[in-house]
Parts: sequence; C-alpha cells; structure tokens
Amino acid sequence: MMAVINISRELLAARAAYILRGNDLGELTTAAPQLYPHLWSWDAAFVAIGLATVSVPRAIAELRTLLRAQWLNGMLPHIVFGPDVDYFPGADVWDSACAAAAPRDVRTSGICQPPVHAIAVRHVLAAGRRNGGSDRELAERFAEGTFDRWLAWHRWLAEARDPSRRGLLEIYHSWESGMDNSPRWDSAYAKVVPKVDLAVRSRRDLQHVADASQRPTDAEYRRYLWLVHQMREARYDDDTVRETVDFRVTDVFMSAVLALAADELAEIGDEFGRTDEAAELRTLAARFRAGVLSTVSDETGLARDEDVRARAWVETETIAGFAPLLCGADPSVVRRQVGLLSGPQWCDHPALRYAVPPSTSPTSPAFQPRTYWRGPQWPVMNWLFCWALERQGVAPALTARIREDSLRQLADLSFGEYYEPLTGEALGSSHQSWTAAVALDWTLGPAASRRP
Ligand code: 2M8
Repeated sequence: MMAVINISRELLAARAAYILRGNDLGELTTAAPQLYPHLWSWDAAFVAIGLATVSVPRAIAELRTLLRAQWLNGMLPHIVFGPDVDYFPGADVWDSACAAAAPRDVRTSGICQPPVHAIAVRHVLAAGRRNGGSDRELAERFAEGTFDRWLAWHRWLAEARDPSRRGLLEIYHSWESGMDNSPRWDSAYAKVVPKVDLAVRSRRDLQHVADASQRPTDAEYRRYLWLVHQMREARYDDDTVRETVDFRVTDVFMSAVLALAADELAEIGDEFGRTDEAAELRTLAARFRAGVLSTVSDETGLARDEDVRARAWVETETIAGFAPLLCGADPSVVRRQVGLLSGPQWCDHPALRYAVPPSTSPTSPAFQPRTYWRGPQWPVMNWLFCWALERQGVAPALTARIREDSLRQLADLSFGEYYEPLTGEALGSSHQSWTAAVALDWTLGPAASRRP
C-alpha cells in the first residue's frame, strides 16, 4: 500500500505549470516529453484548458498550432508533427502529403481524435474575460476569428463520419477514439487480419515505459499499422476509407463529445452574432445526443459502440458506456448512470485505491489494471466527466468526490499518463501534459473555487 501524500494545492499547481513549461517547444506542447514528442489533437485542447489558467496568449498559441494543421475538408488531424524526433509511426509512415485535403506545409497523421476543442475555446474565452485587459481582447478576437474553423471541423465530423445520419460517429482506427487498446475494440480487431507484415520492430514507445505490458502488444500494433496502410492506399479519401478499411465502428464516447462540443460552440456563435450557425450546431448536438441515447442497453444501463461491419453491439463495460453523462440525456438514464458510476462496479469498488472511474470496470473480465486503456484510471477522463456533470448541474456529490480523489492521486507529483487503480501507482509516461493541465484547472481554474 502506498503512503498517502499531503501536499498543498499551490505546490501541485506550481509543479503542474513547471511540467507544461518543460514540455513546451514554443508554440507546441508535446503530449509527453519522450513517449509522445509531438502535438496530439485532443491533448492540445486539454493543454490549452490548463494553460489558460496561467497564460491566455500561450493557450491561444497552442490551439492556433493545431488549426494550422487543419485539413481542407475540416478535419483536425490527430498528430501534428513537430521537429524531427523519434516517434513511431512518424510522419513518413503516415505520408499525409498523398492526401488531396492535407495541408502542404505541416506534416500530420491522417486520422482524427475526439472533438473536445470547443470546450477549450470557451475556457480560453472565459479566462481572458476574467483577466480583462489585453487577455480579454486577445481571447475574444481568437474565439470570433477562429469560429469558422471549429465549425468546419464539426461539420466534417457530422457529414463524413455519420454517413447514415444516425447521430453516431464512425471511426476507422481505434487511435481515433483516443482509447487505443480499450477492450471496446477487441471484437472488431479480431476480424482485422493484416495482409502485409509491417515493421513492428520500429516501435519506440517500448523504450520509454518501464514495463512493456503497460502498452499495447505487438499483435495490436500490427493491426494498427495495417489500418494506416489501408488508409494511405485510399489516400485518406473519406468515402474510400469508409468502404475499404477493415475496422469500422461507431464510437459512442466520441459522439457524446461531439454533442457536448457542438453546444459549446453554439454558445460562442450566439455571442458573436452567428445565430444561424449556432442554430445549426444545436441541431447537430440534438442529433448526436439522440444517437448516443439510442445505444443505451436496458440490461446494463450503459451506452454502446457498434461494430458496423458485423452489425453487433459492443457490450464490454468501459468508461465509454457513460457517454450520456457527457452530453446530457433523459433524466432516468442519467439517474441510473450516476447510480452505476458511484456504485461498487465503478468508483466505489472496494479494491480501488482512489474513488475515480477506471477505464474498464474492475468487475469486467476484460479488466487489466496495468495495461493502458484496459483498466487504469486516467486523470484527464476524471476531469472531463466532472466538468460535463458540473456543466449540467448533475451529481454534485459524485463530482466532488472524483475531483478530490483525483487530486489525492496526483499528489505524488509524477503527473502520470495513467494510474494503477488498485495501488494508485503512476504508469505509462510521466510528466504527461494533459495530466498536468487538468491539475492546473482543478487548482487554479474556475473549478478551484467550487471545491470545498
Ligand atoms: C495515446 O495514443 C498514441 C497514438 O495516438 C499512442 O499510444 O502512441 C492515447 O492515449 C491518446 O488518447 C493520446 O492522445 C496520445 C497522446 O497522449 O497517446
């Protein structure tokens, strides 16, 4: 059993700011110093939320770096490559230049990640207004001036990734979900058989974690690389990718994030007189909220992904099942989900070191406490669920508990990428930027004043 560490909120904030500073390459914060030496799309949004508490201009610069890499079709790519450094699969493997829609002057990957960005833009705007003066001016100019870019991103998702307009986003690689090796994807991946043996030997991630079992396996990586190969063959053309890539699933978590973010962007639209676009965004949010709700299982109370090719629901009990709590839902669904999340299958499981949701339920046969998205707790997920619930004014006791326990978990100051739920040990990369960023918002941001 690890000792409980008591540190002041000031020390946690100071250390978190120091970590982000250490990962700062100027206008791009690496997701982590060694394991992830480039900018990741949804990491950048969380990083901006953290940075907004200490520097509004620097938070804006981060989001602008991501926007400079936006594709002509509106997609925000999941990786924006910085200076040449070891990472696999790097820019050469993705070869985004083969895509007609890719930007010519920035190297990127060819897939996307959950669209949390509008949440970040609103945080930056609010921080600018709290600070006043030039921060207010900069933040307002930024939010107004980039509105169309974020709108294009949301429109692309709604059109290219929801072809049958079910209100459910499709993904063609599990890296798009952000939860790369979650057991959510096991059944779909079981049918992905690489036809070319791609160089798994080049994996560099394993050099940067203490124990390879905390990362995806080589067999998983072979499939990941095969899907990249298929997309590159399709030159990342949306219609071709949809029809040819071996992995095609609807992602209920990402769909809920889109609904939530579309509502946030609509608020910005209204503020700056873009009322037609704001109405369009609210319609989009309603479509995806309904889509998320349509997946909820009567039996388990959890929302589900669907393997589109197999036409089969994914029943694995992962944190994504709580998607309705992100985007808002029918009160009876919310009540049942809050009960589940607070209960012994999740946060109140007796073996947990800290009462925060693991990425897979400890009562599920798929639970692996040390392996990446298959069981560990992720501070950034805790932040997102707390923030979304607070935004709706739902479950204050649960959110206060998750936040307090997250802060206790972070008190070892390692800013781990993820945490072993039974022991509280930090795993994966240390000095992970989005972990430091959420610590900053919890200690210095508006959430800090709501804490007991
Ligand atoms: C992880 O994903 C990358 C691939 O995109 C990796 O494992 O190499 C995920 O946790 C993802 O959600 C995250 O954005 C990224 C950087 O933190 O790392």
